[in-house]
Amino acid sequence: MRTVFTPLHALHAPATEFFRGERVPCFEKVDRARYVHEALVARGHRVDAPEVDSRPVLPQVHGERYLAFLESAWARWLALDPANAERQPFPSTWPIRTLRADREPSEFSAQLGVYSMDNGTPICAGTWDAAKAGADAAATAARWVSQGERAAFVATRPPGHHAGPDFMGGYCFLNNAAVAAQALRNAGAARVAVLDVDYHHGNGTQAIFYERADVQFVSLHGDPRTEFPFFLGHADEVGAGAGQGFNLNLPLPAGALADAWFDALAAGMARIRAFGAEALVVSLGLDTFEHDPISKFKLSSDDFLRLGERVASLDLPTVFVLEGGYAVEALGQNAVNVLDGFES
Ligand code: Q9C
Ligand code: ZN
Repeated sequence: MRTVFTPLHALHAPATEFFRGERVPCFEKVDRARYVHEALVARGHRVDAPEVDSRPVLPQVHGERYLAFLESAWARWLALDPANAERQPFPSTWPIRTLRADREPSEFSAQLGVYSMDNGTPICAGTWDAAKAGADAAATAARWVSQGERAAFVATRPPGHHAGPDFMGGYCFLNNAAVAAQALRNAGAARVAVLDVDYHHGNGTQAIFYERADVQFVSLHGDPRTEFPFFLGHADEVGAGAGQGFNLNLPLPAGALADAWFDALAAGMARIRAFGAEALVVSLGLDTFEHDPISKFKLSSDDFLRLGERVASLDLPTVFVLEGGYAVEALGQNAVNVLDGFES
């Protein structure tokens, strides 16, 4: 399979996140993409650098104010105090119920609260450049597929599916899957389906397309009653306005086994067929793996071959976008199993 990768992902390398009240090393590590890249090369996949600028697509899926904030965030953090070079900004106040988000404060950390859904998404000096390179990679894969490639894989980090129209969260900044879907639309696909198989609900992608009939969002994920992102991903979220009926959530209880997961996949795929999608984006999180350190499904490495085979049966031009997956040493094997299953 043609794949797109850039070493610029490594510019996003924050040191710590909060976990159970403590600062711990980030789960979303630079090594993740290194393992995926190594497995792609070892198993004979073609790897190229991004060759499309995603800038024209970004404002189609994110607000301009959010994009401007994200691009300038590190410089503004440094402007507060040069010693901040050694520190990570985190939001501390969020404009939730009764507080006003319509009057944007001028203070940097307060704005960070406006543009973040959680305190789990640290920014560092290279975050914008890495995230932008990932969005460029997604736009590149979409172009290849729209020009006739059967499928392509975006081997990128940071991930994207928790990033919404105007917020970051869940380790995500720019929504690479949304960029790919929008780029496929721009290139002429009338209807695009996004199939999100990450362990966590893709709240950002759902929000971006929730009122649109041209992009269907189908997600299998841990039930938000107990699993991140907690506040979206329920089965009663079916889309709104023109988008009513084009959003399908299939939450499964934490601890779900592979058989139940593949039954839900079949239900989601049936809806994609009924939609009449002309192209497919797969938000490919591998954190459904049985040994993932922060997730609770039980898929084996062989199950990822099976996943690839099933997705191929949709017979659609397909862009795979890497999302989560934190069992770092198995990540390359598991991701490439999906691609090899697809091509088998
Ligand atoms: N810091 C993706 O898989 N966990 N994101 C919060 C406390 C958030 C996962 C733990 C998990 C986000 C793309
Ligand atoms: Zn995830």
